[in-house]
Amino acid sequence: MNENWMEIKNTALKWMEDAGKMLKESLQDSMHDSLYVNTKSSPNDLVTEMDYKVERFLTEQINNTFPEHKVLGEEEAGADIQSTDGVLWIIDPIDGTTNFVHQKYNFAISVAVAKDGVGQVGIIYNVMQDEWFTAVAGEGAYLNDRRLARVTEVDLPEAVIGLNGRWLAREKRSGEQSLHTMVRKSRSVRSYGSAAIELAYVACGRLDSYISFRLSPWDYAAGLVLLNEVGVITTDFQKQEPSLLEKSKILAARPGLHAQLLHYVHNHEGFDY
Ligand code: 2AM
Ligand code: CA
Repeated sequence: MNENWMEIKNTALKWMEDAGKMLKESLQDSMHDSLYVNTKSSPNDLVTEMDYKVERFLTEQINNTFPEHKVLGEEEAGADIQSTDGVLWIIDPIDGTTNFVHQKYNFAISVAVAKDGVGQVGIIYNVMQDEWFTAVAGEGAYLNDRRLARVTEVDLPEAVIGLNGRWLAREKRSGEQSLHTMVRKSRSVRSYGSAAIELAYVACGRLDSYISFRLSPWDYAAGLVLLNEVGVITTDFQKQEPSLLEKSKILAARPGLHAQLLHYVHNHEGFDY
């Protein structure tokens, strides 16, 4: 079957707009301070009732409209999926849940659609800023109505890198190849607390790179489609393509810079948390 990816993208946009309204309303609600918050793998891994609500809403729309498609979501959907054969939706109902809870700002809904393991549609919706980062493979990437330019080469001294301070705090080594040295040699570092938003920022040039030591497919699947369309190189720390089913380390960077940053991160195995 030949899918019409542009049509699928437009359908997904409508569902995500509705999902965004649900999230905005939940924050406006006078009861929002009692938003039900729970922890998952650790005290700083948060989940709210809205993560489940939005994931269930999107999954239901996909199942009703495309019964033959599979869905993998952060909270519940597709936990038993073992293969990327066929059409697979990869969704993160709230990327940046800590921001959603603490800041009510800087969180995104991330939706990707892949066929036989190849990303075809990527949408990252920064809900409170009303920014839509969208891409269909081969058709370019967009920020709202503006087509994003292909990126050019850049060197570390001119680069602004997206990096969570937690990875620096946990680094046990020092010296020429350490993350600390990398940060010192860069122009600056930023941390926004949502991998999807940070990858979208690399796609539109607000960041030159984004690095994370542990992400899941729903954090980066949509970002991969966007980044690919503008020529940003996105791999794990061994320069392999990130998995759409397993956790991965992520290094996304403009050409030139990607090779320079690999020097600092490639031997960070055993640095697994
Ligand atoms: P989340 O908000 O959807 O959980 C924060 O730096 C970024 O890392 C967010 O995109 C967050 O996604 C993600 N993240 C936080 N904890 C994680 C974990 N244990 N595994 C994978 N990704 C995680
Ligand atoms: Ca996430």
